[in-house]
Amino acid sequence: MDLDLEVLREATRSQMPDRRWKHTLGVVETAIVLAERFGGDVRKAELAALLHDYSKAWPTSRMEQIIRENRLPSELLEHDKELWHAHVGAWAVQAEHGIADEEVLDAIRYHTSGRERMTLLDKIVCLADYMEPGRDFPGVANIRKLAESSLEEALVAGFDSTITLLLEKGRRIFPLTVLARNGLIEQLEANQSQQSNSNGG
Ligand code: DGI
Ligand code: FE
Ligand code: FE
Repeated sequence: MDLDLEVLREATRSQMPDRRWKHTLGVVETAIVLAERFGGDVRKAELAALLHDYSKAWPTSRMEQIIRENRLPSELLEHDKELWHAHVGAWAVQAEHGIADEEVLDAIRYHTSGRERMTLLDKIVCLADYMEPGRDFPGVANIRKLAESSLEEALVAGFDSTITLLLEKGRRIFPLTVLARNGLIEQLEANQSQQSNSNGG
């Protein structure tokens, strides 16, 4: 299917306030840079980044209805509402714009929580969301620095900042976020032991 990026841009822009649109453009720009840096698919990264917060500004009641009527994971309803827009957004861009690329849909679907075995595209979009130029939170400078050399290290630092915030606020942690962080650390450890093996132990 041929996508008209300009139509998608305007459709996405019309879903959200200007502040969120500015964030979206920052994520697009950052996702392209990360895809180039780490050998990802630049066009898919751009598309997934553009659409990642498609449903972010939708009313909670609308998101809840979509989750119920389309059999999206019902456990979402027991967790923070902040998590809903990712799954609802993936559903919406498929339903409203015919986006069918499962890699792109997954990157949208898991951009907030992450997941156990994140694809390169998942990582690029999730990390771009943390470190786009408009982001300003304690630790973002460190995330940007780590992202110069390692997607995984930067993303662990990103999840650490989210988990720390949730701990401080006494909130629940979505299990997939813990699995995502564990999965990234596992990958980093595997890379390290490979390196030390090839260096003769
Ligand atoms: O949509 P954005 O604001 O651009 O960013 P996002 O999709 O990463 O949403 C982040 C929000 O989700 C942030 O306020 C923290 C909240 N959140 C709530 N529970 C969890 C969670 N994020 C993660 N990763 N894991 C959780 O368990
Ligand atoms: Fe989001
Ligand atoms: Fe976002």
